[in-house]
Amino acid sequence: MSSGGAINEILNQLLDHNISRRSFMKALGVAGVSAAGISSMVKSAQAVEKGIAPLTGRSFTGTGGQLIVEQMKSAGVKYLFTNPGSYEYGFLDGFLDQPMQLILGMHEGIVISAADGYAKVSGEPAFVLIHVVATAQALGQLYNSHVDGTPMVVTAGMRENESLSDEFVLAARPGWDLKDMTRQFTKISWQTRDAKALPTQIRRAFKLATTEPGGPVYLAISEAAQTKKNVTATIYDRDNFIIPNEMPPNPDTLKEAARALLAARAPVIWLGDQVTKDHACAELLELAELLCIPACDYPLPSVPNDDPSLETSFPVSCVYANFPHKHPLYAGVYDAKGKDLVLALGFIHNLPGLYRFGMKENTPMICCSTSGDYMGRVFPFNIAMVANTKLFLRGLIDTIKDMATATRIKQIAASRRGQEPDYGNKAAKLKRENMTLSPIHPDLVAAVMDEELDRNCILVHEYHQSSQQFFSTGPRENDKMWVSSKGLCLGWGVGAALGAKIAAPDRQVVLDIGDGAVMYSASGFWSMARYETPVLTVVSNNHCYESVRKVFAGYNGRMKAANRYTGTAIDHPLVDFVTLAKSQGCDGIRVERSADLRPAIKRGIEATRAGTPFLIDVDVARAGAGADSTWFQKFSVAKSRKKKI
Ligand SMILES: Cc1ncc(C[n+]2csc(CCOP(=O)(O)OP(=O)(O)O)c2C)c(N)n1
Repeated sequence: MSSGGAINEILNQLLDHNISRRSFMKALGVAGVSAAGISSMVKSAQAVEKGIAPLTGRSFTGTGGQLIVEQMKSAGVKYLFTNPGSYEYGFLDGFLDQPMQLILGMHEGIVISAADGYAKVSGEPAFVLIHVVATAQALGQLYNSHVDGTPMVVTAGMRENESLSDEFVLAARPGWDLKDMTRQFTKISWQTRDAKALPTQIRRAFKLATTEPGGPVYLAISEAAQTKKNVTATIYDRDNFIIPNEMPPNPDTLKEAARALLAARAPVIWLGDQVTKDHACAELLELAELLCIPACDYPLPSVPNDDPSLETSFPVSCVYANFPHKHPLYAGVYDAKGKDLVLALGFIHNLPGLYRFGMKENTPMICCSTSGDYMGRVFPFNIAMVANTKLFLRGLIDTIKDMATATRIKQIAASRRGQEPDYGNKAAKLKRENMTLSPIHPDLVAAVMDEELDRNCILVHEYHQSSQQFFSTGPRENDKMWVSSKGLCLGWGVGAALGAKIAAPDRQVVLDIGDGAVMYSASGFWSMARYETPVLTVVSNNHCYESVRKVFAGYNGRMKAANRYTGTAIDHPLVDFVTLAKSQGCDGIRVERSADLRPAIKRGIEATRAGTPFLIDVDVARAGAGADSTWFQKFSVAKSRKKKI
């Protein structure tokens, strides 16, 4: 028997009460186990006897940077998303030769959005390192991750501004600090100067980022703490600090909710993204089909107006397609007119401005989410529960089945049948006329993409005017997975697609993005090329900020009357996206005619199958109010010169 086998045998004898503790310790000594080893095994055996898995702590001695890295490894980190600088040397010196992969982004926005895309697709917390005061450049994307509750540990180096000389470059101004910058976009922000505490701080960061509802946390680590040598601390495995998302629903409240759903004449489900995060999509579909309840999504914010030409093609805003978009019960954007009960599921951020969507303040509402923060913030509720969405839905379905006979349930569903919204299919059919237009209509781009892309591809979306209703998106195995950012702070898409592909290398990943959006994250193609990340990018290039122009038109003021929309035309010069991508090592092709679209998409798919990123720049038509306006306020610095220098 191996020594490990012999030790296990001795341990089992103790646990089976075949030997005394004293004989156990003696036998371990004979088997060559050290005194410290014996004491730790006795503790473990005691814990096992009590039915508790033992703590995993292991002692480690090294620099502060090495301690961070050891605790990252034990937290299960596989990727370090970073853009480093001079004051993270202590950390990165410790990181050298570690079995984790560095993903370099050439701007903090790319780093955070790549981490966000990775976390959203993998379900794992992402780990980020950025540079001291350059943290400021991460804020737009940190805001997005905060809105979506993405679990993310963001660390940064810190220059000490509370010492004798506080005149440091790249440090916060004396009296200010890094944590102030990030505080409003994180669950919590703090700084540490204590090398010995670093593993504790990293564990705390993971715990806070992953505890429901998740979100980014920020930890700035002083240069001195990163570089201190010969520090000893204990490192724990993730099971010892990550809190499982297992909040069960209250059975009595479930009964109330079940009763209300059975009694309602016209209930409706509002979809929140915690449904996907909690792996509750199958239960949601089961409930919707059981009682024939339509489900609808959060609307994109826009200026209210009555002009249909100002409507966006698909005005919903969701991180995930929590419900299959081509299912007859899918109701598109939220409309509560005529509804007598709302079941709001899995919201961790604010609910939409409901007065615009026919919601009356006295419409009964049932809320369930892992976050209590936003329930009842604006609208009162009748029933509310802080619980895991999957456990809530499972409990609700079982309670409904206990409470009502199968015949009654069928009758209730039948009474609601015949008015299924079938939003996705109806909208796609209505739009068929756009398929023949020239220049290429965005609807055609979406329809061809839906046909050509893998059934289960991951569509990363950052394009306000996209024609999402053509996509067979949804949460099932063979649906296209929709991943987006509800924060709407542009600059997310390119990085997010990179992160999504890192998280799911064996699934096709396609970035569906507007020309305006690309330019906020234009350096991300370099990271795709460096890490041989086969993402297909489709840029719908309408040479303008269409969503902004439509909102300006909706105001119905002087801009609309003059057909001049300030700051929304982005042609002259036109950005050449193919050259932009090629300059970073990502091949591409431009498409101007409808006939060339399908072959270009096929070519892009082939390129990604061969293992390289590829970009298609599609020249698309402008649509809606002001589409014919090409005006912009001209200005030439060259012509304003008095001297030709
Ligand atoms: C960082 C940031 N700056 C500005 C905006 C305002 N904004 C909203 S949509 C939009 C234009 C997006 O253009 P594009 O990606 O081409 O999509 P389109 O509106 O043309 O459909 C802008 C500038 C924003 N949301 N985020």
